[in-house]
Amino acid sequence: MASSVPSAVPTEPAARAAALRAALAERVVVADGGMGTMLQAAEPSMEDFQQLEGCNEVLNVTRPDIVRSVHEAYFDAGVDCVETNTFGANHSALGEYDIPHRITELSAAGARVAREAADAYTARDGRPRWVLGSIGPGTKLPTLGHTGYPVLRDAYRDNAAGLIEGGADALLVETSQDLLQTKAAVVGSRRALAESGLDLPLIVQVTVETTGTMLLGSEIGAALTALEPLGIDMIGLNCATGPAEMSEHLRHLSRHARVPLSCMPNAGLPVLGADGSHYPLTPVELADAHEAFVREFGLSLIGGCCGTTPEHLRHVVERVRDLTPAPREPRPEPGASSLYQAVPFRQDASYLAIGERTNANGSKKFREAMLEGRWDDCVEIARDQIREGAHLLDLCVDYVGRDGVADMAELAGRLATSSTLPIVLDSTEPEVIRAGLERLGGRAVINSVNFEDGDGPDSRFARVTRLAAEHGAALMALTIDEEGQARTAEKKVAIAERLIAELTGRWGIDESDIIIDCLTFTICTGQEESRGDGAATIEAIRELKRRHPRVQTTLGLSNISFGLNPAARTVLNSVFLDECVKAGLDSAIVHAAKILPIARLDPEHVRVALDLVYDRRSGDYDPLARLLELFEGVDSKAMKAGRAEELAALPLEERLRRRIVDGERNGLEADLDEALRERPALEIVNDTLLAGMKTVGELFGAGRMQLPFVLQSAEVMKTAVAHLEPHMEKVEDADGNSGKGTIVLATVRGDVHDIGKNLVDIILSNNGYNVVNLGIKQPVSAILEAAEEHRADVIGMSGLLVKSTVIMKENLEELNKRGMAADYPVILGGAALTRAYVEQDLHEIYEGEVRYARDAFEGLRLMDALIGVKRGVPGAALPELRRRRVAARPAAPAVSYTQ
Ligand code: B12
Repeated sequence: MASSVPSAVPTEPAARAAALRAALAERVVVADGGMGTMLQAAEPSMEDFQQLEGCNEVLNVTRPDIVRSVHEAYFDAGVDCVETNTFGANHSALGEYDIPHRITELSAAGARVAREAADAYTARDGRPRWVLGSIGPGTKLPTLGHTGYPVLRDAYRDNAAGLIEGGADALLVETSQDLLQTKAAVVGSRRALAESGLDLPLIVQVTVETTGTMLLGSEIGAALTALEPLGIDMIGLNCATGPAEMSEHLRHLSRHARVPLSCMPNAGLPVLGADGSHYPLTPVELADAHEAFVREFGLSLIGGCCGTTPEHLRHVVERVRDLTPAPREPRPEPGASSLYQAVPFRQDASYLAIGERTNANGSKKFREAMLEGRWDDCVEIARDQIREGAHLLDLCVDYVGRDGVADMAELAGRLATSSTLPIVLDSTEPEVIRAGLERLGGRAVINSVNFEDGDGPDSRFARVTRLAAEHGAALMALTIDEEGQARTAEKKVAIAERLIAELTGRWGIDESDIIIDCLTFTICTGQEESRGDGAATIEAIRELKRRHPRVQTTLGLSNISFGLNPAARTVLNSVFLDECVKAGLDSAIVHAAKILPIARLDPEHVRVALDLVYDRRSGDYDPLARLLELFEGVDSKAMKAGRAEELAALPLEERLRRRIVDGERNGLEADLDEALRERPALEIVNDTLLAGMKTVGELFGAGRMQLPFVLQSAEVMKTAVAHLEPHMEKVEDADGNSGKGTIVLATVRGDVHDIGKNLVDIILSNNGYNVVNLGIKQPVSAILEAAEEHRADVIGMSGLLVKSTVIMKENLEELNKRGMAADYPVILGGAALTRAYVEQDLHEIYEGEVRYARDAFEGLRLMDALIGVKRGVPGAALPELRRRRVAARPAAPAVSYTQ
């Protein structure tokens, strides 16, 4: 067959794959659509199925004619590639038919049928046709413990080996629901490719449900962060929903993925009719959606999934034939991910806090729970750190005489689902790290490598780095070499340079995935040679960041104060961390709640601690001796009692404000009750508590207050509002119902701030509106679904991060795209917005009405106006749009909501 192909068309596997890569780089490549229904329509007999009813893969051997006819129907429609009939040629699916030993055979047969069809079509007209080797998910979810990672990985290797043998041009890991399963499929495929000596494109498509996440709760950002570092060629989405629901996730990929993008949606969401369910999307609608995706998000591989037919694909082919994918300028966000969410290594306004309490060496409580097998208690310690504001969790189970592999498997397995934060796998044993990697679907960080025993092929450095490379993990690297731990700034930087050169050059790890630890030693022993250690570390961090701005830096912070009492340690740790962050430190392994904001420390303590860090001795003055003197007999409790006394002495209003700033809850209710005797509840919130929150924001923004304390302030604020709520004035309709109108309220995707949104909820509910409060981090699909379900009159979105303002814009575009803009006026609020951005820029984009609310009361006035206009209340009108004085662009005329 191949011999009849015109000579310009590559026939060798490697050349075909290269041609596919080239096509994907310059144009839109179209793949096929649904297959199952077409196979069923051919009514294979039980004999065709070898008595294994419904096992479609068997047809590759018994009835290749049926399978081939499906491929041919799609090639007739004009597609460039077809997927092999091997979706179920994997461990669990074939296992259910008791034929797991036939994985390779049925995969190879499937690829062969598709290859023959592709080559025949290519031979006819000289246009290349390709075969995508389908690797389905199977039915077992390793994250939930249904099966083990190594078993899955090896079965996927067999699956991929068969596809390669049968002539596939690319491997397509599709319909991925569990990130750990996806990782097993990618790593298995990689191994098969390495064994075959072929370099075929490896494509991964994840399946995002209507809930806005993958089946186990993974956001698209978590999927991208976990999968891209595995060295895949392309990422995308398929199945579960139609194109409409996919668009916000594709937008995320388009914005952040380094690799090209693909999408194969279902023909909409199934609709239940009189004669069963059917997929509603028409061929023209699918073509519309793909055209928009290619133009907007720059997709380069498109096709269809369930419910799509050759007719659908014919329209798609015609529509995109002359399109060039929109050029993309992705902005990758280096980071780690849990099963659920991605966490960037660079944090806005904060260092990345790595919780140190889940460490058998560092925490007695954790160690004892682990040794006694009290696993739930271990998980609880992890949860405490999440509540305290950690960004990642360091997990270390190393303990003499224990089976570290078993302990790591147990704990990483539990944290895989119970931690919303990514895990740092901390061990000196490569096998313990492996046990962790094989339990975590998200992207882990490995702690750590160094050159203690060199960098030879059997060194610990090579063994751990190999694991990091295969699992796509980020890597902490310590400035230790064959001569020992680096003490001077020059030596630290020199070893860091060697680590970076080795990891990027020999192992292909990106600089932004390397986290260098310049090492901290105690400066509290009084020994002359350790006096300069603090300053050396700070200097090394500064120099390293100057030379390699993309590299991350970290520190095991608390070593600095080893030997001091706990109260003095808190001060020195806090001051040292502050200095390191100023020098460019990105992250620290800390007990986050024990770092105090510099603003809250006694200025003299700070001065002495700084003198100690920079070894500023003079005459009789030794900062170490002074610090010991200052803290002699002082314990943390005494420091706290001192602060409580100071607070009690303040006038009431100032005291309440300070309670918010200091996160001090004790006695809050009594103070609020006292205030209520003088002023209405709302006034207390607006004039006093919010002023406290404003100060918190300023301190935080200036880097003078760490996240755990902002969290404490937020908790006090919430408690205060809850206490005051019953005292707030309520307006009810004559019949007592809250029936004035309905608003769906949500904090937008990726944003956790909800104090303001919840205040809006209280104010609107108290004024007779029905508020559907969806909570935080809401994807646009959830907001729109709720709006439809509750027949909302208005949508309210809140967001405090700068990036939330962009999400809001995208959400409005999504409303436009779904034709819902005319039905839903939108009110936007939150600190990062400006009136001009909303009422000018966003108003120009949005096809409905959008307004800015500076606070909850403006929100209330807008609700009254919007509902009044909608109900035709005489005199009801929206306030004029307010615009920039100096127009950025020609201003559009104000549109009234009545239109
Ligand atoms: C408390 C707080 C937190 C708490 C939130 C707790 C909670 N449950 O909400 C915690 C500690 C969790 C937190 C985390 C973070 N935060 Co924060 N946080 C704040 C802080 C200090 C106060 C916010 C607040 O509650 N204000 C009080 C409320 C009442 O005001 P409000 O939300 O603005 O709401 C009023 C109006 O805006 C309006 N409104 C708001 N929404 C809506 C919606 C509608 C429909 C209407 C009508 C009105 C309306 O009405 C409200 C009442 O009148 C702000 C500082 C600030 N100036 O806002 C930073 C701030 C928002 N955070 C910031 C940052 C950077 C973060 C983190 C990224 C830090 C980190 N590196 O981890 C994370 C974000 C995580 C995430 N993915 O979202 C930055 C954002 C800057 C930026 N570049 O984007 C800020 C501005 C601090 C700063 N100065 O740098 N934060």
